[in-house]
Amino acid sequence: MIKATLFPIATLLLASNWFYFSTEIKPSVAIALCETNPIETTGKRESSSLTTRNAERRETTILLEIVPEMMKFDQDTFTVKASDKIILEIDNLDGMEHNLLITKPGTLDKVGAAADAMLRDPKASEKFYVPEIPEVLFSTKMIGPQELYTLTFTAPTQPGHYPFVCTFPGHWRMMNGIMKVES
Ligand SMILES: [Cu+2]
Repeated sequence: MIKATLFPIATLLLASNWFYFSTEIKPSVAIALCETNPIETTGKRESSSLTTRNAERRETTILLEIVPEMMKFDQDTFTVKASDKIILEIDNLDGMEHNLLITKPGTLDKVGAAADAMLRDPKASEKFYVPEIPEVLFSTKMIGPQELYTLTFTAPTQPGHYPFVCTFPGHWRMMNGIMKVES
């Protein structure tokens, strides 16, 4: 019920923000922003999601946001190059804690089931709700409200679709996406 009412409000807020943003930025200002900070793309962006890659260093930085009150990440997918160093910045804009795990391809359901089973583990919170199974490749701690947490790892050498997911109890079915690894 709460979600049903919040969703249209959130959509409206996003839409009105975007409208405000796109109408208020003068071309000269937009150009100035581009010159001082080439990462910013200003008016075109519908979220603040960013992926930047330094090809020479084989290093990719990704900003992934946790959307307030929506139990979701702001991107369903992001793409990385195999074997790159990945700097995944997770910005929790929500009012509650979340984690993020990256799992082996095709194992979202198995990891989700293992997360559900952790409800019977008295040490689940100490383990940040991360199941201790080999399907989990990388994981964070519980990331607090308004906290920006950086997870650094080396992308798998094997191309494929690697799920990312929050395994806090009850979240995994909604809070998930795919990290596409390309050769
Ligand atoms: Cu979560």
